[in-house]
Amino acid sequence: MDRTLLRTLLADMVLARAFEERAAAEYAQGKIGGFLHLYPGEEAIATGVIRAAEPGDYLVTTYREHVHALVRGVPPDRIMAELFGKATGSSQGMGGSMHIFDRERRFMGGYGIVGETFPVAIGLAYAIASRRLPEAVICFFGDGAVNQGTFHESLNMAALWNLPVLFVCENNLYQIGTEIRRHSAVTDVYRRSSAYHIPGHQVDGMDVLAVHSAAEEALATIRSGGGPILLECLAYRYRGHSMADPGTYRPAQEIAAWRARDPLAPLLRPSSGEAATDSLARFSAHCLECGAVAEDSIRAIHDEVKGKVDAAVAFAEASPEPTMDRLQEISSLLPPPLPQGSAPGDASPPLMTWQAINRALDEEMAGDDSIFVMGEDVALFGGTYRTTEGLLAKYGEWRVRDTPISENSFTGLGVGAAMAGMRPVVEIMTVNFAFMAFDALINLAPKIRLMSGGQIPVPLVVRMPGGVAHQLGAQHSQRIDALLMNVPGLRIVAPSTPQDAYSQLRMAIRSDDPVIVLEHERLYFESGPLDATRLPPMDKALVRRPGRDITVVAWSRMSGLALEAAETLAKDGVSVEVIDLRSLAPIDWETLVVSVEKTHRALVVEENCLIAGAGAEIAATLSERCFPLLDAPVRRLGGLFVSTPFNRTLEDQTIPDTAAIAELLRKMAAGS
Ligand SMILES: Cc1ncc(C[n+]2csc(CCOP(=O)(O)OP(=O)(O)O)c2C)c(N)n1
Repeated sequence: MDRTLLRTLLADMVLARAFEERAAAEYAQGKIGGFLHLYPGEEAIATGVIRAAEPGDYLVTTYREHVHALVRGVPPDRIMAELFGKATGSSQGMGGSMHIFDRERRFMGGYGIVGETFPVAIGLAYAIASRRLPEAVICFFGDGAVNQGTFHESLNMAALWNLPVLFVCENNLYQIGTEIRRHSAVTDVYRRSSAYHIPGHQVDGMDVLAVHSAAEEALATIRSGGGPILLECLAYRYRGHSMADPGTYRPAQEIAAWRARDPLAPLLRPSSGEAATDSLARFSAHCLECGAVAEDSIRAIHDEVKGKVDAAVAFAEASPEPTMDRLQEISSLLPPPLPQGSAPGDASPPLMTWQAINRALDEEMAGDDSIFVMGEDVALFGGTYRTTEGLLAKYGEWRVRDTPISENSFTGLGVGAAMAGMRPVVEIMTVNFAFMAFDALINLAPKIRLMSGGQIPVPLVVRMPGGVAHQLGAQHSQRIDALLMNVPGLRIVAPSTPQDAYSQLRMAIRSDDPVIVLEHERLYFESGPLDATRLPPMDKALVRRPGRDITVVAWSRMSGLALEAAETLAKDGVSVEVIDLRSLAPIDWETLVVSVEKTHRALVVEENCLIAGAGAEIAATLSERCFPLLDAPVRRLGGLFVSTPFNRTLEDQTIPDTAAIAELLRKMAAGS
């Protein structure tokens, strides 16, 4: 074997061990906070695999990832500074030990939620495969992660679409304190991939050469179009799960037996005869025997590593803290895309909402081949509400993809693909199934930009129909607005007309932030004019009807009902101004405040119940901002706090209708 490679592997592992032991010492002194998951014992896995990777390959890993980053070439200074939470850290102190990112090196993050790496990895791989590039994704995970749904969902999709992923299980036998025999019915992880026709191999994860050659071979197969492979590496972590864990659940003999197999033992204690005899010392002995490393150069490696680690700590200590300004900057939504209309003369006859959505998708896809549409029944079937009809024939299956019923993983796939520069438009068949995808929608999409210190935007669109339709029952008649509104990092739009369904979707696709598009099931077959030449900004509230006496704020289907109610009131001489909010995140407070300052009265109408709803937020903020000018408290009208019943008459009574809005407006006009 190439001696330079042997020396590199050796130096990597020595650095890995020294870095982690020093991190433990710094943690003990209180200089590192939070969770700290260390890697001693498992070095051969990250080293062997990552040294087999090419610069074009992506890496995704877990919270136990300092060593992966080191081997990938992220400077130790920047990793240590991140552990210290400093501005010079790899994520500018915003990510911490569990979230190391380095976009330039295609190091796409450590993640704190077990099982999250799978969807992100298949998303990155989807981007590679759809562009037909000779690259691969390496996805690290622990033995505990294989019982998450995302493992099965993602392996299924990886196999279905022949995605270039090397799944690397770092099997250290424990999920925190639960041994593999107690958490898995099948303890040989590599056997599990056969359920998806993915080749699985098991390798000694404490033998860096074995790991390296297995990874090299697997990656070559994967890069040449051979499809995904799973590599299970058996190893042991010498420390507890994290610094908070003394690891008392493990028998002393077990620890001793694994310690004896430590490939680094004689190298770390070169003067100790005991270490040299009680270790298998496969790799170190091999290096010495073949002359890749002489005895005295081991000391040199140690000295060099010590120098690097000392310097990393000094750098971290001397580095500045990140500022609140920087936090605000990274946390702010990115500038919205500029309104972009079609060429003049392109105005169309009235369209139904589903047709407007279909047209927006078609026009955007025609102009940008990084856009793809994905979801259940979006391709051949054309979408449950026909919104993706005809797109498969026009753009082919890499750009219009039917998915299995795996909401969390195909939404997460969208996140991964967006991180690789694609513009995925994921359709969740209805909002009710978005609850299955909350990890992707809440833990991933809106957090990656912050966790990566601003390096990686996530230009993902997730469309979902929702609301109370007709007699679909409690589980198919929900809204999700309020639940998502308090998640920082998301844009949320809720179009109420074909014009907005068209224009807001076009801009959502161009947005660099993740955007949730809340469509309403009762609006798909309503028609309206569509002028593609004049598109208002996606997050601007629009005055649908000017008025003097009362402001009504509504969105989605309710803004149409509010307009009808306002027309009724006009007959009684009451002038109602109707504002269609259009965007729930961010909210265009300016337009609302200007209106309320004129009318001195406001009503917020929503389909959802009032408890902790979007209306509560709007009413509270308007009350605060407009208090001196208000003639009466801001009022709210919303759905009942019940699950939606099946019976048609009862169902209708659970949500506001035009008559109810008009009645409350009349009362408000009368001063009560
Ligand atoms: C979804 C989820 N559930 C629980 C946890 C808490 N937790 C963090 S690490 C861990 C054990 C994971 O074990 P394994 O996947 O084997 O990885 P290892 O830590 O051994 O590398 C658990 C239960 C979590 N972070 N995410």
